[in-house]
Amino acid sequence: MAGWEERRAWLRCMEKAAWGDTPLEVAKNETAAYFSNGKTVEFQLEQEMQDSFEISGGDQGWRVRGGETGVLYGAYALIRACEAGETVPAGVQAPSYALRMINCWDNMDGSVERGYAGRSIWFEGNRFEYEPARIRQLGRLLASVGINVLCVNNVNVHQPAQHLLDGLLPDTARFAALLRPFGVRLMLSIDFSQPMQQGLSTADPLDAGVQAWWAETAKRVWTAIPDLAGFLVKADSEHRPGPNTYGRTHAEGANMLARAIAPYGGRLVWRAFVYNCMQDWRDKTIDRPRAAYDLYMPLDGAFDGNVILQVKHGPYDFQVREPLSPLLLGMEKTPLAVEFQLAQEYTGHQIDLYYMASLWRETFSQMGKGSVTAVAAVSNLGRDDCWTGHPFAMANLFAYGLFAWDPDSDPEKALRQWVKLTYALPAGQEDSLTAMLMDSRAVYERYTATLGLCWMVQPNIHYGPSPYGYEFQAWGTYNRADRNAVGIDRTKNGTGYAEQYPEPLRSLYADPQTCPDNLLLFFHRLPYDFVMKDGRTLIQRIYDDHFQGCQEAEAMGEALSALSLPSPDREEAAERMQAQIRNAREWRDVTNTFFHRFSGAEDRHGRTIYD
Ligand code: GCW
Repeated sequence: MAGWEERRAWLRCMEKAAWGDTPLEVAKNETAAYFSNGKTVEFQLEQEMQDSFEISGGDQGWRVRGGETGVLYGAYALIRACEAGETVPAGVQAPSYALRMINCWDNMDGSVERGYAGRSIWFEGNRFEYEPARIRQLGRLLASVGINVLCVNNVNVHQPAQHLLDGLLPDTARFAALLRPFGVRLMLSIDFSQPMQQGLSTADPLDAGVQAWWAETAKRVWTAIPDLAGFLVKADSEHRPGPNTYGRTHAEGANMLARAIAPYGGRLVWRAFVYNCMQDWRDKTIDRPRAAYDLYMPLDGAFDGNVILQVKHGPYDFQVREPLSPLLLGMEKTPLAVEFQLAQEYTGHQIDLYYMASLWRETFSQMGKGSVTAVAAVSNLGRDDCWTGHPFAMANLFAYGLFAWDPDSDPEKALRQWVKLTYALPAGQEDSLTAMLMDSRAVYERYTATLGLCWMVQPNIHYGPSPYGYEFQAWGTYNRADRNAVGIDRTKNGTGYAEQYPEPLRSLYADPQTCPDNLLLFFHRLPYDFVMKDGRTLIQRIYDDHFQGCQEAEAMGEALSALSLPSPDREEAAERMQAQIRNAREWRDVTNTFFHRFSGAEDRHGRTIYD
């Protein structure tokens, strides 16, 4: 079995390059190794261009003009285009977002929360433990698609991780130094109550002692790591401590931290994933998707300039289908980051195929330009040889980088480039792998979450069907299916959630006749005999989607076995595909049976639905 050194995903073409100490040196080394056929690449450094670059030249050689990190991004863009046989991008290329972040949920004991690719690449036994060559390889992976921030530790900051700021600070600095030549800056998740773990009697953001503690801490940390990108905070969320404990607002909490790190140019990334996770399921007056908007809209304009509010793309929690978070449309005076999840927590655990770039395309096109200043994605990386558990899950990391650079990117074009860089397949097979991955999201949605029916997953693990798994729990995640109807009315006659949208979305979602089918049961409670736009009944559509999704998964299995992938990707992909097909069958039968028992409706096509 090949080790990770042989499996550099899309970077196989650069495996001979030497490392460098600065982005410019790396750019020179990478291009010298790649263009070993005599073509030369010249670099012209123009500091003020920062991340931007411009490539010119052609026949004889290339010239890359760019800022300190721009030259590196230019070098990689050039190599990617040449290797994929594409036209080299013309004109000045500048990223749309200054911060293109990966958030790792790595714990210091080496486990990774929601990790499906093995243990942490850099933590084990409550300290840093890694192969430096692999960390450089990671820096290169990230830089080659323009990612420039890596938050190394879980947003759920367990006690040992607090020492990244003190006892382990020299190790944190050493780790940061390995990534620096690739233009990747470190970020750290911090615990709001940290001062209390270290002797203070409170973590109240308005307490002078607490403020001094954070100012002192920031000074120490930025002295050791002068280019640290900032702190990431999960506060008052899922039992994490936060300013609410002291009767303070999230603006007061965030601003206190922001002021401590402002002198060093640090950014305070504050997550908006805050909701009541101890809801009584009997209580229909609380509707979890409303939570972030209700909490943060009144605070628009109250945050300091170096605070970034990081909002998950949907109002719930990375479900298979959610509408865009209304907060991303509503907040006008607060710098925002949109958060995606490359880790396939609800989308197949890196077993089932799920290429996500179409989600990013939908999200960015609904948000419009200029409303967010940064992009973040939860990492799908781990210590597995292929980095991402499933070798194809790497396509998500790759495409994420391209979208974080340019949100107008094309999902299929990004995927084709990854396929070409990763595998040397005959043209017909490239098409077939591309088609399989392009369809994968819709297929997964059909057998797991049709009509916006989410959360019907096995509690805690979030893989496999369990229609009532979350129904009587405290997390605010209900489908409220009974013998008459299913779904939740989120219009003004119901929970009022749809009112958080501006027009025309508010009216679009409010009417079941105009609401997109894929969100129908997210916004509405409807009877099983409700007639859909295409004339089918709601229950028939539920049955049809589950049968179809499962059949499509089986067809993907056949298409996969026809590909001449290299080993061990071939065997790994085949094994995971078998698991995906088993999963799809289980979803089909469990969900269809569940709704058949309630509705008593027979399938119009007489297919098997178990009693
Ligand atoms: O969906 C939930 C996950 C948690 C995660 C949380 C979050 C890091 O199940 O594992 O915690 O989201 O985003 O904070």
